[in-house]
Amino acid sequence: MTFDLFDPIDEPRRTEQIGDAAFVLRGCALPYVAALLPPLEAILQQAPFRHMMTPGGLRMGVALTNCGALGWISDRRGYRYGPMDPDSEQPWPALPDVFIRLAQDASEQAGFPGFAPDACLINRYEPGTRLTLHQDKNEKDFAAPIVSVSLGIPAVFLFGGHERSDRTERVSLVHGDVAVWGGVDRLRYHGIMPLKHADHPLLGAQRINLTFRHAG
Ligand code: MD3
Ligand code: FE
Repeated sequence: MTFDLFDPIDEPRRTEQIGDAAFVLRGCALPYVAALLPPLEAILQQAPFRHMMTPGGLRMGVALTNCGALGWISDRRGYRYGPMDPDSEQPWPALPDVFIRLAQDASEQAGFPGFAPDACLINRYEPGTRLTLHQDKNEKDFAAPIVSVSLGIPAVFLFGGHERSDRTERVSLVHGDVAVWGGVDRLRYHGIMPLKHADHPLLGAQRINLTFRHAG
């Protein structure tokens, strides 16, 4: 018989509600990290991080890649999802089972059962990198939630409203945190403040964010 009253891994797992249908599940990804890093490495071998071009011709500060049936792409022609990696001209690497299990576990805990992601956008931030306020509206329908997994060094997430000019709330995201958004919060403006210099024991001086979406 074991008693979990003083289980040290119990405390860091809390659910914080930041909107009517938006939650941060603190530490939710921690039990998955060891199983998730080897398939992540394999994906990065096949589809390395790259800096895409915005439709306006600017190089994005965030480097990205994708896995899953669909991947998010930006180039001079616009933002969209597509089945092929434009660099390799091959399909994006498949979604590893452990990625799907984590996304489903988190979405269910946040009250969105039956989430079936077909796309995982993988963002890499180095110190100084930011992501300006934007809405995610390239997905075909907005009924499914988005699940975001933070790995590596910490970031400050900006959670805005439905207008770009609405005030933003700052939410710290650390290694292992999972954010889940859907419903009325799905189209909120959001962004990431410039990353502070830091070093993570597993991932070094970077933050990797996995965002799971139903895009197609
Ligand atoms: C909040 N990524 O890739 S988490 C993105 O940490 C993106 O890399 C950030 O925004 C990152 O598009 C933020 C994901 C996220 C996605 C959609 C949202 C947060 C959201 C929609 C509404 C509110
Ligand atoms: Fe976004």
